Amino acid sequence: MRLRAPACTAIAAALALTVAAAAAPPHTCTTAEGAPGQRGAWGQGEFFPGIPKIRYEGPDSTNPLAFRYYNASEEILGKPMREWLRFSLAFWHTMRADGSDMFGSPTQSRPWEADAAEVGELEVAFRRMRAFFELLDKLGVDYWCFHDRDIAPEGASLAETNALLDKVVALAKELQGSSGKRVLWGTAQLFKHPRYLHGAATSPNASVFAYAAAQVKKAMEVTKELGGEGYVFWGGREGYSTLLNTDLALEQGNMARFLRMAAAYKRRLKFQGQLLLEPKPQEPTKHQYDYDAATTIAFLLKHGLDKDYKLNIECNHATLAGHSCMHELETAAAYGALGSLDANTGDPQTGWDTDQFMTDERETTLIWWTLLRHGGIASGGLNFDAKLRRESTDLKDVFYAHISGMDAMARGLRNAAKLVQDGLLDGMRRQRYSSWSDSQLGRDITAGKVGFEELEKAALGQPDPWNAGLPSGQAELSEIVLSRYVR
Ligand code: XUL
Ligand code: CO
Repeated sequence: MRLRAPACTAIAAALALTVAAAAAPPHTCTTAEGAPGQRGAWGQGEFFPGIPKIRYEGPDSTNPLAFRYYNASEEILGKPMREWLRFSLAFWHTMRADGSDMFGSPTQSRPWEADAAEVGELEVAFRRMRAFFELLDKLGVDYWCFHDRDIAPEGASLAETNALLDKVVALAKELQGSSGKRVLWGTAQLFKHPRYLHGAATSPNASVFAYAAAQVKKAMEVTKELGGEGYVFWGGREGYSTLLNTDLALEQGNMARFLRMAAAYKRRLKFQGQLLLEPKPQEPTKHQYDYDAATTIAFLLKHGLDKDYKLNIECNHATLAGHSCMHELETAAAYGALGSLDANTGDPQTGWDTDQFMTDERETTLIWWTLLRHGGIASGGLNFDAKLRRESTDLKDVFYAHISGMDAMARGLRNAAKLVQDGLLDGMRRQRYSSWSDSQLGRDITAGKVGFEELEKAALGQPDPWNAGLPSGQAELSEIVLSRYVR
């Protein structure tokens, strides 16, 4: 990447306009030709020096900076892998996670953030965005996802915050234009700022509800501006920590009102992206209203929002709800609500959202077997809502993490495509349900032609089904078949 003075000038000009950055020392680009680490050098300098573009080298490769299973242009079931997988990087984990946890300070310092106090928040936001696009390019990932507040800093007022966001979005748009990268979905961060301590759409305070609405309105506008294919609502604070102080019915009613307004505004904005709700049972609240796919779908149906919203399923959230990721995907698909996937996993030894990269081939095979049987992931994609472990302090670890996650997903897709092509499991399943298509009784029930009286007559006139012989469910045989596809 070469250094270009005009863009640096543009950043300096943008910086001069912002109120938030006014306290920072004036930005100069005099060192624009310097090495990374010097002030101003991050405009166009390389952020991940020494790391090449990651290429496919095949399963026998021992190069950790290469793909062994993800071959973007290779066709699987008539479509290139990149079009099935639609990988996306999450800006928040990739650029904003710093290794800190509830017990410890940050461990992952990024060199382009080192002089943040000197150059100001906005300049660092620009650098992060450039670094992020270098990552997208080097990893060959086509999409990205963001929260409004993780790409741009907050100002002293909502108007200032919106102005800061516009500046970072303008840079992102420019970088998208030159790279062809696209936004999978955008979202508003309605959980970090203390104003949302009691919730956003479910806050007991009407002014907070209004503030959250204004924030979502703007986030939706910038998502549209960036050509986003979706817009996500994850209600991290939309729940409660005790029912003793909570009016559950009012809060849920307000959440529905909020989502109805969002859908109405989306139409007025002529934003074509898919609206998505992301279920999670708890954390940070003790109980989150969008508990899991089934609860969220019931909520959408009750409030007549099911035409406007689909689901963004996250695998680690599924396990927190006591489900498998496959269960959540099947449930969403059964209601025509499968929208997108946050591709991550938890840890069997912990009960919280560890947001790890999914590397288990069996898991990814089951995910892809489910997705392929439902026609893929619709207008969604596979967003790596996953972060490095606290101990992973090298810049290279960002690459290893994504390469392992992408390869695991690619391997799952390859296995699942063979499963679908061979049709063995599908055949066993079809056979298990054959009475619904092969018998008059089954066809009459599904066609709604009979009621309890007719069914009683049928039951009286036939032997007890148990005595007639019910076939085995063959769960163990299913496992043997699956094991032929999962190494
Ligand atoms: C939190 C989570 C969020 C959403 C977007 O558990 O998954 O990052 O994906 O707000
Ligand atoms: Co998520």
